[in-house]
Amino acid sequence: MKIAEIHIYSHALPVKNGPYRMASASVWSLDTTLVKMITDGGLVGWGETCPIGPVYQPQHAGGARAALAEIAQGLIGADPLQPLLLHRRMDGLLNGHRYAKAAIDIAAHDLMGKAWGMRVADLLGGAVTDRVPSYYASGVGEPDEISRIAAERAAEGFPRMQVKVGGRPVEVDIEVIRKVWERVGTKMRLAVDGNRGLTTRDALRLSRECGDIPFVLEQPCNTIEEIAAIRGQVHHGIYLDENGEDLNTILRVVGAGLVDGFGMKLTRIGGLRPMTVFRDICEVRSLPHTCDDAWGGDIIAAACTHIGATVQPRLNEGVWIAQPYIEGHYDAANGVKIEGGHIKLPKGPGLGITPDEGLFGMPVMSFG
Ligand code: 0XW
Ligand code: MG
Repeated sequence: MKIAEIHIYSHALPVKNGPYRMASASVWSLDTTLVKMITDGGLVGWGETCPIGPVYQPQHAGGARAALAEIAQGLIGADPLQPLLLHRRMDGLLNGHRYAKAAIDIAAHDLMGKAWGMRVADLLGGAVTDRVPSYYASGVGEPDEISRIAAERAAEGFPRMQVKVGGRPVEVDIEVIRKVWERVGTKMRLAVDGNRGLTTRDALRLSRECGDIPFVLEQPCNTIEEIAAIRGQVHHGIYLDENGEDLNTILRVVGAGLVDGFGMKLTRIGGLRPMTVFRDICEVRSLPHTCDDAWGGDIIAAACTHIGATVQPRLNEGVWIAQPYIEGHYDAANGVKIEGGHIKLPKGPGLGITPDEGLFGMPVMSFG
């Protein structure tokens, strides 16, 4: 089987009741990039990559398309059923830019699943559940608003919630965490996500003043060095998100014992193939982690759910998808959605999503 054509689309995903506020940025609409890969036999696979604006991570939508333009022609003729060789070929065409290569990797997995009549989750080792836990992520907000949202999500059945903090006086963040805890207690597991926005001083204060509240502190500060500096002084487990750039960094921080888990983004690490390596490293060291992406529609959501379904339950911190924040689906019948805080694993074959291509307009680039 050979890749015969690659088409790249750009598509706007406006934020419902926007903006979505994080310590590092507020976003109103996201620019997603879709990849349609067609084989010489006419089989079609879809991939997607959607950075949450240009500030959250060192990745942006225009960068994804520029990187895809650099590599796509060189992938014509490659065998999508050989993911290891496909990744080596991509790395031979362009250094880095894993988030762009991830869209190709996801499309190749969709093709593999369709070629072999298998769900992507089974290609990745096997699903342990077809009802995958999700988690809800609030934006940065006021104590009353966020605690109300927390109570509603707990009642819906979410097993976990991530409370966003940072970018304002730490006293307000502490008040938000306290109020959430008072309202939901242990009904949901809690993560507090600083999105790189806290100083070490404020992260230490937040952890000290909430020492009685069980939560994990996700990416409190901007760098691994800052996190290493506070590691021994905080009262809470530390998860890395934005700084978990690649497998080498994962090996470094796991080896150094700097983290207790991860918020992981499928496209940041380079797609489903590196994500399975990441999952396996975490399993060896009993490190819990999420399977998220920064944003994106049904293709990304399906890919995250397929890998999320394979994670050992005791280590599964959930699959975050953007669906609650966006209108509609690419695939009206099989769109990926959260119900009762969980996501039904798409049936496949492949990702199990057949997007309505009419939504995407003409490709912005085509290769073949
Ligand atoms: C909550 N998320 C998974 C969604 C946004 O992309 C930010 C992200 C995070 O954990 O930082
Ligand atoms: Mg995070």
